[in-house]
Amino acid sequence: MNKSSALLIVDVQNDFCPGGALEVGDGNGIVPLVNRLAGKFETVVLSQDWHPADHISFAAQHPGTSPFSQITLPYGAQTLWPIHCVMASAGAAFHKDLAVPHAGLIIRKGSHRDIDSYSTFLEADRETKTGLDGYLSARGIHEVYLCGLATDFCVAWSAEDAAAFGFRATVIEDACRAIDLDGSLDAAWTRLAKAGVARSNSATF
Ligand code: VGL
Ligand code: ZN
Repeated sequence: MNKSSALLIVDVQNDFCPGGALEVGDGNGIVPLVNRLAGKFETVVLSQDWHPADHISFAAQHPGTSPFSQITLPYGAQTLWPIHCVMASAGAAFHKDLAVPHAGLIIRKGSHRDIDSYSTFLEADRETKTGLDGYLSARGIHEVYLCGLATDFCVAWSAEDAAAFGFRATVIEDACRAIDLDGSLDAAWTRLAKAGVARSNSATF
């Protein structure tokens, strides 16, 4: 890929793979593809969902609720999740076969107790930046390709925000897997199309 393009590999972590706390069907199936794609890019960024043990997105923090239900928080609607990706836990580690030694940056997100962050650019309060936009801009990146987990949450929010920050954004569809909660995958593709995010396939690389 040209030097102004970056690959963003979203949350390829044990808790999103089969057997993990918030498993995504066939989440591990993308790993060989992601490794191959990474080899095509000079600039590669990894993200890691990285929550404190008492994070606000965990249903366990809201007595009487259960995972996958919704509540309203000061910043808006929040889906509640099983406890997952607790910082420094085995579940938060990258999948053991992810092999991207040349990745220059790891963005850890969702670390503020009171704010979730699906997006790798902007937390759920829609104000707090992770700094990724500045990192990419400073390196002359204009175009961001995305892959990883999960298509309809962290990949989609990251892609939408990439576009909002002025990057050309493309989701590499077969290098992602979805949670698909109550139609969330279809809804995500509709939002992404509106945001001007492109869709492509790894075969084109
Ligand atoms: C994610 C739900 C909660 C994701 C992270 O990586 O898509 N989904 N936290
Ligand atoms: Zn999370």
